[in-house]
Amino acid sequence: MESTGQEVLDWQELERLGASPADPVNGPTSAQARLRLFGQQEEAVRVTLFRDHHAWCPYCQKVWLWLEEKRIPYRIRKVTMFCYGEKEAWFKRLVPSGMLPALELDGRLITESDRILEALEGAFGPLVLGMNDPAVLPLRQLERLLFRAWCQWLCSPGLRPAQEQAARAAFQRIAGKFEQALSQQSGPFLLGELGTADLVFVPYVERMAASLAYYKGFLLRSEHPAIGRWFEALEQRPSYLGTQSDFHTHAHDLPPQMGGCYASGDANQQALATQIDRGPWPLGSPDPETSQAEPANAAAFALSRVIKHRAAILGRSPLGAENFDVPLRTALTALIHAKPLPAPAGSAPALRYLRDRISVPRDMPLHAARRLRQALEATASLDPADGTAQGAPIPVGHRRDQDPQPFLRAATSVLPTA
Ligand SMILES: N[C@@H](CCC(=O)N[C@@H](CS)C(=O)NCC(=O)O)C(=O)O
Repeated sequence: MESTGQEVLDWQELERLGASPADPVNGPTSAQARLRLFGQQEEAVRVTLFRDHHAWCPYCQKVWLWLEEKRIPYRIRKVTMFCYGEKEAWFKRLVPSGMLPALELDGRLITESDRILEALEGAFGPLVLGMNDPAVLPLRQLERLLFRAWCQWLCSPGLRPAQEQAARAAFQRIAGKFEQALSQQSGPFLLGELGTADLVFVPYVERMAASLAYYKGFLLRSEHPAIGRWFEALEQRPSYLGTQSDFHTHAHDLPPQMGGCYASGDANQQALATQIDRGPWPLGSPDPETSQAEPANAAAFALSRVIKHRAAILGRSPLGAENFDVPLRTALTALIHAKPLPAPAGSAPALRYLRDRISVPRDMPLHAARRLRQALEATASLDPADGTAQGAPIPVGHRRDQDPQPFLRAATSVLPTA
């Protein structure tokens, strides 16, 4: 069945159906913001956060969350990580190692996320209890123990089944200690209210939940219910929702950052990894990725994000910009009408290439990304030439397929509204 083109909306019609984003400066936390004021004047800004373009760096997420929770006005400058492109020369002059995050406070440059948080606490006061409070220090040590147990399970190649079991048990022992620490309070957070101690855990525990699902078939939230309740409480905070990633993004951003992630290879793991890659989403009930219901505008928001970056998306397509225009509009029409439409013959690999490269929260929040991936997948599966054809595999040693440069160039020169 060829797409007739008649039902497929043109760009103007699609533009009318998109959702306008909330105010990035004073609205809820957004990965797209370059300036955050929380209702204050721009003159109040004393802080610049240098973080990575893709919001993949866990140490950046910790500082980002801290600034958002404390509502400190700040500017954001985004930098390329080695694994997905060339580090900006201006940043290498500022920080010769190229390491992120970095932060400027009253003109003073600070690197190392823990030193950054200490400096911020000195200037603005702690978030509940400070980094070096006697109640926080042992929790920071526990986080490092959990991190190490996770790495030993996830990043050790060639584990035999008995070794997999032992690595999993070692991880679960430490995860149990984290659960104990969480259970000592009447509230869901480590020290009552959401504080620095929680933020220290957030980035890697989020990455643990995603990577252990994908590479080990292990569902952290249901295996460790107190951690599940902690995530639920975090997901009540707009600050966390704005920085939160999803299983697909982390499953594929971690390998080059960690030097490899290794699958257990059993049937349960393989089935879950395939579903994380290809849908359908949500992955199960209860949803192992989020406790949040889908917002009403998820599809419209996804649509507006694609429209904003359409020049770069088309330009990066393996089909070439001209040939990908109709397939992309077909998928977007299917997205916004919530009705499947057949892809033009031969476009399935390019539609799935894009499906595999939507990054949360860089491009859009979790639910919007699901809608878009689902529409791309449904459209691809109706390709009359071959509905099963996949795109080029996602590389594991680097992610230069995600180089942000074409998007930055297109955003500044091709689309005046971007
Ligand atoms: N100990 C440092 C670790 C920071 C770190 O490892 N940053 C990584 C990203 S997660 C980095 O910038 N690597 C260079 C790159 O990937 O470009 C901190 O806490 O800030």
